[in-house]
Amino acid sequence: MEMKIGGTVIALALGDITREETDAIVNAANSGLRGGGGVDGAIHRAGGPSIMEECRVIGSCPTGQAVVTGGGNLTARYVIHTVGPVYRGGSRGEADLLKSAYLESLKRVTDKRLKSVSFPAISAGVYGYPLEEAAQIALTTIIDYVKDHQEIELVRFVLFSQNIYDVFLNELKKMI
Ligand code: AR6
Repeated sequence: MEMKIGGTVIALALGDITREETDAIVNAANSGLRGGGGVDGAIHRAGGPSIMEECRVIGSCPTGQAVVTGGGNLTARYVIHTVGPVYRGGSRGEADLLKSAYLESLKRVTDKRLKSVSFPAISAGVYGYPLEEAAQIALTTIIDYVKDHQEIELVRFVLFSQNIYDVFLNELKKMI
């Protein structure tokens, strides 16, 4: 599914983010940048060891922030590693931190003057964020940002299962 916000295409796709051809892909990392399971594991496996070498040099990334490495063997030129919050009931600033993870990732896109980026559903796996709320925060944050950054041509959400795709689609339909 695709929609246009000014000059920016917002797309929802079902698939594996490691195969994306956007300028950058976003990784749902941990604050130690140590790699792990989920999308993080998949990105390091597909991208090869140079990404972890760069992560070691950077050292760490606080929750809600984002750092950039090269894309290693991936088609994407860059990986933006962001750290979403662990969901602990919703009253520990989770929503602000999840919003910040998307926003800081988008700022790295702007810093690098990139035209396209793909996001996974940050915090919606191991970190346990309820999917509807996570989708709503993801979509509103991105739509608001691109309104003021029309130089970004394409933002793709690459969702790993039909269920996650359907939840994102449903939330997006509520917004348009
Ligand atoms: N492409 C796109 N999405 C994927 C892929 C993939 N190849 N693989 C999984 N997903 P998670 P989190 C989806 O757990 O909740 C790691 O161990 C998955 O279905 O990867 O932010 C890190 O090191 C889910 O919808 O990230 C951290 O310790 C979404 O990606 C921790 O997990 C996010 O799930 C981060 O947890």
